[in-house]
Amino acid sequence: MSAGLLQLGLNTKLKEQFESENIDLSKLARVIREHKELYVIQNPDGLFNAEITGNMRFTAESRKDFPAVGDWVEVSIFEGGQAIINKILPRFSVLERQSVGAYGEKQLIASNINTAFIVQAVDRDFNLNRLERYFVIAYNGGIKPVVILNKCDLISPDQLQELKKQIADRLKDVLIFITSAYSAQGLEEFKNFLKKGQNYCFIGSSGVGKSTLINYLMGQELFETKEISEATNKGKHTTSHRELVLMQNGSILIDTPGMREIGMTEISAGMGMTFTDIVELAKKCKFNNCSHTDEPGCQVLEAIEEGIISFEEYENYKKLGRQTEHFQATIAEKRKKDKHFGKLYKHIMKEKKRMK
Ligand SMILES: Nc1nc2c(ncn2[C@@H]2O[C@H](COP(=O)(O)OP(=O)(O)OP(=O)(O)O)[C@@H](O)[C@H]2O)c(=O)[nH]1
Ligand SMILES: [Mg+2]
Ligand SMILES: [Zn+2]
Repeated sequence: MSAGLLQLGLNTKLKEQFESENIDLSKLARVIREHKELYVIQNPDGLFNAEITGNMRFTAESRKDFPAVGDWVEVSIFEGGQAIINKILPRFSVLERQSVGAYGEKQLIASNINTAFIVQAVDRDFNLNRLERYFVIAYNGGIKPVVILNKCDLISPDQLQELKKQIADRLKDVLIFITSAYSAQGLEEFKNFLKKGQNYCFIGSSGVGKSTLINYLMGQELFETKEISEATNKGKHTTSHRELVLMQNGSILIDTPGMREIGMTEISAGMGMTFTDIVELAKKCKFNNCSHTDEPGCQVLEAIEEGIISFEEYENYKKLGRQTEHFQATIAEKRKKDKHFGKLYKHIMKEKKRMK
């Protein structure tokens, strides 16, 4: 195996999988940057600008049929260094969200990621409900979520402990890093957590310090970082595209632009993991189709009364549930032809029937 491909994250398991699909390993590359259907790919020879084939564009049925940062692709490289992406190889995980305002259309943030760092700044950005939503999109895509509470220099140690406790109460078994790019607190511990050959994606609102953290890990000012002035720069993002970079220790990092909203994709799969308690309780309700609003024998309502689960958690659970149903319906129409989705859809319908 070429050292270059190893550094890009190829491992034995992936290699065997690609070989079983008759992929020519000499044509293997990874998408490291994406901006409006223009891509940069990297292979052992270096970086190349790339486009997709006309055929890929014409046969594409959804965003998933276009390359994303993190993708392994098969490419042809022409004289002069222009590359054409012929094929996207199967993804082992995807980070995706519902686009704002476009029902049924999903946005593929990145692919082939092991861990998503959900970055929140402890001063103004901290928000449990939003954190929970990020957890859901991570779990849905087969990605492990880890929380980073950044800018810890801005609040007191007591306040920090309180935030930590709030997270631990709401999200079970969650790993939390507390960092400050200014005081350097927690940075070495965080850096030591990163493993060779693992793929990490940084997500979170604009201005929380994603690029600042990556610059620290890379040991250079690779990405532009900027203070966001609310008055003059409202909604402006400093990072404008997604980009994959290779860390000295062999870790693979992806920077992303801040998200203003995180829409939901098919939530059902992820939901059981963030709302384990409620989902478990709901199974024991007296009525199978209990809506957990006023039914007798509702275990969820009882648990709220007894203070076992918080009302806020319950509200959030219901809100996500409604969105799931809505998106399942719209996506179902749009994705009838999508095989993968078809499978998932069948699974959901079966579950629904079973629950009736
Ligand atoms: N006080 C404090 N400020 C920080 C810390 N980390 C980053 N910042 C500052 O926060 C601002 C935003 O940081 P960025 O790294 O650009 O934020 P980002 O998450 O990449 O933002 P987008 O690219 O817009 O998504 C910069 O001015 C940083 O210097 C920290 O730990 N403490
Ligand atoms: Mg940034
Ligand atoms: Zn119930």
